[in-house]
Amino acid sequence: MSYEFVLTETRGRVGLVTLNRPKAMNALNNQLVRELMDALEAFDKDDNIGAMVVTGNEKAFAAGADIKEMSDKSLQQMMDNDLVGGFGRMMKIRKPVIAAVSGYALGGGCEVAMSCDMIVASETAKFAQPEITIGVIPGAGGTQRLTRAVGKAIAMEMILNNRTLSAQEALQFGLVNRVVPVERTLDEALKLADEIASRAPVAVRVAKKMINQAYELGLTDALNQERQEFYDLFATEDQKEGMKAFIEKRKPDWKGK
Ligand code: DAK
Repeated sequence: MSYEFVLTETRGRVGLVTLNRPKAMNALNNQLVRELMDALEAFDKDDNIGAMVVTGNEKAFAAGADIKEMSDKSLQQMMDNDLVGGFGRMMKIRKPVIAAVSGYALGGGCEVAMSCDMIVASETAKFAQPEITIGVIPGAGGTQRLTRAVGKAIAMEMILNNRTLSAQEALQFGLVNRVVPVERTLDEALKLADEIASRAPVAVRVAKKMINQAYELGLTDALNQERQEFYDLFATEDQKEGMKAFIEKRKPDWKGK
């Protein structure tokens, strides 16, 4: 499939999606969001892919939703807008997605990064939810995912008063997994994705699902579901292979089933 605002490529078992609207700081217009989700869903369905990386450029991961595109929209138009469904599609991706963030990750850009499963940030990364400066609030998970990641105190400051987090602060507050020099950011994210893509595919997907359930379910329901998922993995060939390989002191040969 060919896209206008994203570039896609594969690196071994990793699918790489690069946001590519540099003149507008990768502002997320409807088409870009649709293309990003189409690209992720295509990799999610591809048996040769085990994990994905989403990145931008050195200046901007993404500077938010496209303000020019939405400035004149009515309430009804916003509600009917593709953007709403667009962002939601990310929650249905089953394989791990890692964001490689350099420069600005603002508003919807920060929300896309937070919708990924892990974030590798460059030393230049800046995370903010500046919607308050244009008279609105985050609309794609900012008030919820940010609060869960950094806690209420910092989320309040960021969302009510446009506090920007440096990469180091984002690391300190638990928003990102690691901070690396800008020139190594994509490689680090690809390496992490490649390592995860080499692990037992079904178990990786189930593990991602269950970690996300920690934010959805109460503890007892979540523990029950976790235990059942654990049992269910004994119906996979990979569980037999993984344990046999351990006993035979060799590397497992995963089948993904
Ligand atoms: N939208 C549209 N264009 C943008 C943009 C944006 N968010 N950010 C940057 N650009 C454009 C600029 O207008 C400029 O275009 P030209 O004037 O050259 O045509 C070009 O990118 C370069 O930007 P600057 O000239 O401003 O570059 P600087 O280095 O001076 O500043 C900046 C970079 C990123 C600090 C600045 O551009 C900036 O503050 N940008 C806006 C950041 C922002 O407020 N972002 C939050 C947007 S609101 C929803 C879900 C989510 C959302 C909405 C709905 N639903 C589910 C319905 C999300 C909302 C948001 O993200």
